[in-house]
Amino acid sequence: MKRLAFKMKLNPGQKEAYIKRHDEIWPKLEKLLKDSGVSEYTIFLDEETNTLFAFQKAFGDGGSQNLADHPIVQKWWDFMADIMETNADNSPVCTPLKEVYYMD
Ligand code: RM4
Repeated sequence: MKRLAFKMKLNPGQKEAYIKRHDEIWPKLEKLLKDSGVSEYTIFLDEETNTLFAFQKAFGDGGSQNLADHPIVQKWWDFMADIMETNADNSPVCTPLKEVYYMD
């Protein structure tokens, strides 16, 4: 099990929409994430910069951002693309972050 963190970007003024959509996250997507070994998946928002900071635990080469081959993930990314900074395929622009400190 490894710890992953990455940042994404929310479009200005979309905090409420982002929270509402995640409050109503699709059960099939959540099941895929869990079945793929993702846990403790937490996303924070820096309201000053609209930067989304994501943390999660994952097995092996897993992780929520490595599931692009699953149609439900692509459908979710298409759904979210109107409120986030995305790549041409609607995947969120995602910057991996380096772990610099950990205390269990
Ligand atoms: C985020 C982003 C991520 C996804 C989570 C559930 O807004 O789309 O890729 O894993 O939602």
